[in-house]
Amino acid sequence: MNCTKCKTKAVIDLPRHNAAFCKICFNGYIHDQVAKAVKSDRMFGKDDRILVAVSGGKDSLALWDILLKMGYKADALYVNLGIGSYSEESHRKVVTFAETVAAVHGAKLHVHTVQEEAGAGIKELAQIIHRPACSTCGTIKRYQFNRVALEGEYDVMATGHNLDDEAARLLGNVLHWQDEYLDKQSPNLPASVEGFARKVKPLYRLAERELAAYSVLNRIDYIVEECPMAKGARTILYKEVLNRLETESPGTKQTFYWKFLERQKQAAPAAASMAEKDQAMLHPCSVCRQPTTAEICSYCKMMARAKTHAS
Ligand code: Q46
Ligand code: ZN
Repeated sequence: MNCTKCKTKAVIDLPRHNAAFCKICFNGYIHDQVAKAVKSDRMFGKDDRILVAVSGGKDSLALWDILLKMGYKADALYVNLGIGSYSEESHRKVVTFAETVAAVHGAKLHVHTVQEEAGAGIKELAQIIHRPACSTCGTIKRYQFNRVALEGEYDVMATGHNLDDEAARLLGNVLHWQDEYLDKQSPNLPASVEGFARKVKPLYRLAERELAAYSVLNRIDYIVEECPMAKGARTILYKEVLNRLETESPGTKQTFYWKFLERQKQAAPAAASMAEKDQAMLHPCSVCRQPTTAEICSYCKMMARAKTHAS
């Protein structure tokens, strides 16, 4: 198998593009796809300061690597969830990447440790407040990324969601016709109100398998193990179903998700209607000033309960 572009020996084949690439051309393909996403969805420019949400997994570390190599100003935030050896190892991988690769580009890593602020890791905290671990985790990550983005005056926040993630999420949202979630499934969510950071997903044109290959070929040391709390999640099943369809018919995932985005752009701009809805419902939390629909935001309520439990 030879590279479609330069005819030297290929290291990866991409059935959905009917192509194969050597390492250099594959890296070029990855950067081109990110450049296309950034440009067509007007995500950010070379002068913008980007905050990348990193978990230690392949997608977010690859995203940080790609943005730095493309010449963007990208710092990162890692949230240590306090999930035993999984958090210890993922934290180590992120720090190693920050010290060996990101530092060369002058980029900085911010770290937030859940245990330090809440006095408990995610699992314990979820028990204390009687909520599922993943929803507790979601509230904390959203809050911390928003806080660091605003305090550090970042222009935009970027996450490593890839084509597989977005297609699986779309399948779930369509199966249950969750209109509100469908409206928000855009790779570029503007800052709807003051106090909310803009969020983008520059990897939405790239498949999980391609990002794993990019990480291995570029010697990015990432945590292979998934978060142990993800076991049994619906999205894993949706990904399996989509993978089956993709094997039978390459290109299914991209057609499914990209066509959805095309339709979304043609219809009333979701972002604009969302902004109106948010503007009407949100005001600053009386404790921390981040936007919320209640008097006190769910993060501050959570922390208050954790502190009462500890005392
Ligand atoms: S939500 Fe749940 Fe993930 Fe948080 S606790 Fe782990 S599986 S990391 S995307
Ligand atoms: Zn608050």
